[in-house]
Formats: sequence, structure tokens, C-alpha cells
Amino acid sequence: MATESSSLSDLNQDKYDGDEHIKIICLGDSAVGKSKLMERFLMDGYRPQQLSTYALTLYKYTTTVNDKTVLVDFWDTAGQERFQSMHPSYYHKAHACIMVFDVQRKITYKNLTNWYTELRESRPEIPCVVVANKIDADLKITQKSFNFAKKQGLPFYFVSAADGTNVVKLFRDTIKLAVSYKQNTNDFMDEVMRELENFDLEVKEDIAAKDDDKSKNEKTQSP
Ligand SMILES: Nc1nc2c(ncn2[C@@H]2O[C@H](COP(=O)(O)OP(=O)(O)O)[C@@H](O)[C@H]2O)c(=O)[nH]1
Ligand SMILES: [Mg+2]
Repeated sequence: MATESSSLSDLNQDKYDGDEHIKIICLGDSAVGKSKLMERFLMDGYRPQQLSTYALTLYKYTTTVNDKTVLVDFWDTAGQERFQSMHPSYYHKAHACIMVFDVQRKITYKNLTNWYTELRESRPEIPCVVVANKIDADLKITQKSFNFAKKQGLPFYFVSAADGTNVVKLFRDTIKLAVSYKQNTNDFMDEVMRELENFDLEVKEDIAAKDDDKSKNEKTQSP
């Protein structure tokens, strides 16, 4: 009973107009690890609220950004991504998006293009970060380049929901991006991009040339 009444108020999205309340959505194919990432970030004993009627799970989180309390609702799909598309209410009023693929399944990387297109149809301006998950399964994968994020000018993270690598950084950065988007400043986005670019240079210098060729090829192939 209690669950039902709280579900209804949880689905009222007017609250996201308030200063301190932000909505962050997660996109990507089935089984890339979206739910596992959220659970890893929120850790022990956390009980996500399953709104099964709406094929949706809400993870609530309270934190502090620039000395202000921020209530974060992480929205996670509960299976709708199987249909390669989300209901418009999923995107509605979102302040940031975490887009995930599985480094072990190439198709999930290719499908980012579709997810990104759908996201931009609803939310042309919100910050979006790209996440390569499951690096624990093959650490060498972090030497490989995934150009999608670079081409779109989006922050990119190698993570593992299984062992926790980079998970806190990913979520902390995304929350700050969402808050900064809501306050209409791009400062934090610039800072994140600079930080990640430097990081890229350190670990990937040797394959930069190869990388360039590849991105040229990809460009010529696209219509
Ligand atoms: N090795 C490994 N497996 C993972 C990782 N993250 C998720 N998985 C597994 O991938 C499967 C799908 O995860 P899930 O979070 O349900 O994916 P979702 O459908 O995107 O929400 C589960 O069996 C997870 O245990 C990871 O970082 N490393
Ligand atoms: Mg899931």
C-alpha cells in the first residue's frame, strides 16, 4: 500500500523544476550493466524502488554539491530498452544522461548511436556521458579507442560495476554536470573535458595515430 502511494508521487515530475531536485537517466542496451552500476554506486543495503507497472526503477540519492543539498533521482529502465526505444516520459525533464555499453559486446557500442539520437530528440542540450563497462573482464580493452564519445564531444569513462573501478568518479561527475546544467553554467563540463583529455593523452598516446585513421574511415562511411 505504502509503496503504491509513494509510487504516484514519485512519478510526478513537477518536482524536478525545484532547485534542489535533479533527474539523471541511464541508457543503453539490455545487460550492459546499467542497474549494476547504480547498485555499485549506491552500495550496501540499498533498496531500489521498483515501479513495475511503469517498467522503471528509481534510485534515490541525497548528496551535497557546492555546499547545497541535492536530491538525485536516478532513473533506470526495467526492461523497456529491449525494444530499442524508451517512452518519452523517461526523458522528460532529465538533467543528465549516463549512456552505457558493454566492452565485450560490440553491438552495444554500435547501438549508442541510436540511443544518442533518441536522447537528443527529447533533450537536445543535457550533459551526456559515455561509459564503457565491464573492463574487469579484459583490462587490455582500455588500450582500445572508442571514438563515439570523442566525435560527439562527450566525456568518456572506462568502468567496472563488478570491481568498482571509476564508478564513484563517474557518478560524482555526472551529478555535478546535472547540477551545473540546471544552473546554466558550462564551467564544470569544460573542467571535466579538460581533465579527461589529459588523461587520454597519458594512456593512449601510442595509438592516437591509428585512432585518427579509423575515425576518418568511419566518417567517410557515414551517409
Ligand atoms: N564482468 C562484469 N559483469 C558485469 C558488470 N556489470 C554488470 N555485469 C553483469 O552483466 C549482467 C547485466 O547487468 P545488469 O546491471 O542487469 O544490466 P542492465 O540490463 O543494463 O541493467 C549481469 O549478469 C551483471 O552481473 C561488470 O562491470 N563486469
Ligand atoms: Mg537493468
